[in-house]
Amino acid sequence: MNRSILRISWSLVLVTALLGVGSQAHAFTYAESGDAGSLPTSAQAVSDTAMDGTPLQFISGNVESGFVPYEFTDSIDLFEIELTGGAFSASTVGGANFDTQLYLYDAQGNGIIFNDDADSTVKQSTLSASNLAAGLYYLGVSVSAPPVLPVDASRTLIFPQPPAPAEFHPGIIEANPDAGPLAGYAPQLVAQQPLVELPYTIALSGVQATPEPIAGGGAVSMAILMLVARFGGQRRREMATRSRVRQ
Ligand SMILES: [Ca+2]
Ligand SMILES: [Ca+2]
Repeated sequence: MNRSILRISWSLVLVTALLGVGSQAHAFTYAESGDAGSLPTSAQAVSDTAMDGTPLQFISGNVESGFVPYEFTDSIDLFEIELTGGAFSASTVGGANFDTQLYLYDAQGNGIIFNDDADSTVKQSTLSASNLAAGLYYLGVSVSAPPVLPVDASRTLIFPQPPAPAEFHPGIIEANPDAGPLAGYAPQLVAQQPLVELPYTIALSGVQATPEPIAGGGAVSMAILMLVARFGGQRRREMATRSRVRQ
């Protein structure tokens, strides 16, 4: 086969592969990478170059149980997600074998809704809302025992504490409108070994991967343009050479 034709064939294969990476449209699962932090400044962004804009169906990860200073351990995972607007839900029911809690904050870290127990018999958690604007939010997941209490910078509870000593705390709780953005957790507890790794999967609807500023479609498009320019230029040079030889 002519070498220039071979080069063009390979370039077409590469372009097709790059286009394939950038145009996957099915829902996907995001797996926690290392350990997601517990505050907006340390939250893990659920961003995926190839999946930007496609539905995010699940987030999977691990938290640890134990009496520990929450800010510095793996009792709480916080993820930055993008809501599509309209109906939203998040649930650990069927996705965890331990007592969970779920939290939703806006892009500034202000509390929106919280749930401990999905109902009066289920210790896993469910959040749902139908009136949230599209945009960036923070989704938190944690163990429920000992209680995890998000607070603002002045140590005000962001979500009203569920009544004690009930075993189950069903119902979605709205944030205290007077509380500021998430800045820590109360109370500060002392570590009690051994800590246990607890896997979870959060089922989601109305969520998609967050956009990435440079990667994704932009990078793929740039790679394709450079490739086309390179082989286009090479092809033109070869044709010009042949043209000169014929003359
Ligand atoms: Ca974690
Ligand atoms: Ca719970």
